[in-house]
Amino acid sequence: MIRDACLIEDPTTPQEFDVVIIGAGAAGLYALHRMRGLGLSARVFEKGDGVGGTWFWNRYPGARCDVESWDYCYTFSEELEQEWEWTERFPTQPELERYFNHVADRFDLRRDIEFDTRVDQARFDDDRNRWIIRTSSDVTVSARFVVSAAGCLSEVNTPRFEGAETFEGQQIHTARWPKGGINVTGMRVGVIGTGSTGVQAIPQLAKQAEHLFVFQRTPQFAIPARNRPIDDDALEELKHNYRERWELKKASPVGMGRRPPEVSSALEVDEATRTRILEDSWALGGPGFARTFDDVMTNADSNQLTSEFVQDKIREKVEDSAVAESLLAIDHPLGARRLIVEIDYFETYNRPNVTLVDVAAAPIEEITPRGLRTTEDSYDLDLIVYATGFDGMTGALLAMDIQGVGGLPLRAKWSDGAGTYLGLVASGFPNLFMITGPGSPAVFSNVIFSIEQHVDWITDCLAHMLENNLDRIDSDPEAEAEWTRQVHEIAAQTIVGKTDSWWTGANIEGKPRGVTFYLGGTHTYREICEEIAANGYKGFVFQPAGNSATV
Ligand code: NA7
Repeated sequence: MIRDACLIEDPTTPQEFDVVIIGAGAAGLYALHRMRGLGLSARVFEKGDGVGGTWFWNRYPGARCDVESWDYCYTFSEELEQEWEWTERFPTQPELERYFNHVADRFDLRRDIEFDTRVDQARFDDDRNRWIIRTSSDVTVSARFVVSAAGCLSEVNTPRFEGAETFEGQQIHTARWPKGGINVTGMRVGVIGTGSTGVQAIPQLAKQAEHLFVFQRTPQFAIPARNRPIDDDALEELKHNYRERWELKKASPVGMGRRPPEVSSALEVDEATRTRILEDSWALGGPGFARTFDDVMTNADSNQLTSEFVQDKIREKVEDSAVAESLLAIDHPLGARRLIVEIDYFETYNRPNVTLVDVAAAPIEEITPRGLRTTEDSYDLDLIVYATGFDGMTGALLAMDIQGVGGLPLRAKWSDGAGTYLGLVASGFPNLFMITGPGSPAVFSNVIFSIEQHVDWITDCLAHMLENNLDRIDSDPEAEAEWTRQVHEIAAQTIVGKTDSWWTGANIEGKPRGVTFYLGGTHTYREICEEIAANGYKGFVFQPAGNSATV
């Protein structure tokens, strides 16, 4: 335990911790486990009443991860890998919530988590090198370090429609679906949004609702999940292969345990071979389709051929040709928005109780007491579902009032865009680490694998500080500016973000535009982080304990 890190019982003095961790999702749980391993006192504040983060909040029908279970899991404990039994290729929300609860219990994490508690403010005390943290329970604590595990997709985006407050039915955002569910039997349901969430929820809601209206503004590419149960033999093989898979994940640009594509470009093979490769990849399904060829995300021609293949496949699934064309009026290359993974999505439009409404052609004008009105028509509804996404990457961080050196608000620092060093720290905000922050690969990877890499790096960095009696870490503003420049430069070489979406911040009014993911690959990112640490934490500035000089 480091200096003055003990609970102070005097109620007038803020409780003091070595580390405060924000959030008890996948990142916060693992961070707590590792901080304890260093002998540090840690407190986690979690705004929900349970663990799991994304998988605590997103309880809408059909919610499941679209990364395979055998990749979307912790790798830090072999015992955990061996004892946990995944049941499906793509795990459902309930299964994932059970998993994170199991992790919390297995590693005895709950005793350091304060549930139902949001962090409202974190203020850096420059004289003492400590963060002063105020929570929604009006409790103030102090900590030497803050680790934000607040999530990339946790601040919900609910667009404000005129008249929304007059609606007499029920309105709900998908990430606020109640624990007990909503029985939509006999209801007229409207879903706004056809991103990954809408595409998962729509087929499930359609099975129960009397009628389902889908309000689609931007059609998108979606690839069949080809979900399947994991039988005993597959489970045994999976458990046997975890270590080998870990090596594959480590070498992969997206942190997934898949082998690299058979050929690097769609253009280097003849048409018959290309079609065969695409058919094989389509039959396999899942998010890996985006990597059928190495250059799908970088070469416009390769992308075009792949996109046309997918469009033809979708067309075959939808009986009504007008509906098919509306679903296929896609205005961006495949992969320029998050590739959606679907189960029975397109087939759902063949049901008599489902209507697709094009709100690009006729925008939503207002919500009325009885339903929703577009510029062309009115729809009577009992339930309006907002599958309208999140203020991604920076939303959760900026929802808190974070003030760094000299009281500088993070909101002010990032008013023109989120500059960070490695996506881990922001200069002027010493001793504050971000897990999967802007400027890291974040959700542009198998996020739980990136989370582990971040937490491991932060843990090693803190161990370095403890060993060397260092009190404070910050990033050199020049190193930060150079990293941020690289993030933008690499993004500009890909098709990622070549269209408006949450990836570019375009879904939030007034948000600075730009891709905030490091797209050079998680394997490269990991190497850079390791190299920087090995080179005496190049680009970071430390302050020894009891000394105001920096090193
Ligand atoms: P997304 O991908 O941001 O999708 C939100 C959807 O909501 C998208 O179809 C939006 O249309 C639609 N939307 C948002 N505001 C409106 C308004 N005002 N009118 C009509 N339609 C609207 O969020 P998801 O939750 O689906 O997925 C987020 C991530 O979670 C996903 O990328 C995965 O990483 C997991 P638009 O495209 O803006 O025209």
